[in-house]
Amino acid sequence: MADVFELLSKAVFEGEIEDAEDLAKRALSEWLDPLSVIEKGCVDGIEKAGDLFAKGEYFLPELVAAAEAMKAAMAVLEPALSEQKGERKSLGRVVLGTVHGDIHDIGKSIVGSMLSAAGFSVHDLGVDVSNETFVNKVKEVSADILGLSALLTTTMPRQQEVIEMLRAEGLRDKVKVIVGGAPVTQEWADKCGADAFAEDAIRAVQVAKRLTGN
Ligand code: B1M
Repeated sequence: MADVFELLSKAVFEGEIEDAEDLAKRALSEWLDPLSVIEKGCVDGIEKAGDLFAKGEYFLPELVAAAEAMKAAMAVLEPALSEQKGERKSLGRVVLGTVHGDIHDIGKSIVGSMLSAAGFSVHDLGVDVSNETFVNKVKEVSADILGLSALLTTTMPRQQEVIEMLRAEGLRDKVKVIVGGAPVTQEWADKCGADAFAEDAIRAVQVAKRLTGN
């Protein structure tokens, strides 16, 4: 019999919004770890949809439906991730967002939830965030970390532009910059002048702790 991970992956892959939401609730009622449910269920399903899209076997409406199903499940699972936080002193202030021209928010939001669960105060600016908005928010909250997510090769250059803008504003040595997103690599992080690259949400937390001396 298929387990809840497989069923959730299939529901996301097929864009079945109600099933995805119900299965996420079922997973929590079975006391499964929310992060495992996200990775083995939701991410598995959305990646299968992405693979078919890349091969031209899935079209944009199917990809959108898969993303909607994933978001419905995430709306159930993310509060459970954040609940793991408990009462602790903040490990530092993080400004986070997806760069200008890019509306992919699923991975960025998981990173935000995980950082928040780990004890960071996260200011999530959302998607399609302008370079100026990032820099202004860093200034406003005296951020310790700026997290820039980019999912498209065409939007990765925005990460470098934001870093250059921080430098021009005299803020570069006041904030550590982490870059991430599916096309981003360590090589790009070095090239664009970031302090660190994180491949996934768990590594983003490890890197943020290292950069803030926690
Ligand atoms: Co888009 N899309 N998409 N898409 N989409 C990709 C990224 C793509 C690889 C699909 C493909 O062709 N195989 C491709 C990009 C090709 C490229 O540039 N290399 C692509 C394309 C082309 C497009 C459009 C241009 C399609 C079109 O319109 N013709 C368009 C662009 C819109 C825009 O942004 N301007 C588009 C649109 C969409 C949807 C709206 C349909 C939807 C997004 C819905 C949403 O986010 N609300 C969507 C989706 C769902 C995907 C795929 C299938 C899945 C992305 C995802 O959510 N993954 C994706 C294919 C893929 O990645 N396999 C694809 C799950 C998520 C948990 O992983 O986001 O990688 P990810 O996040 C991970 C890590 O990367 C990392 O941690 C996360 C958790 O572990 N991470 C960070 C992310 N940010 C981080 C920040 C950090 C640290 C780590 O520090 C700050």
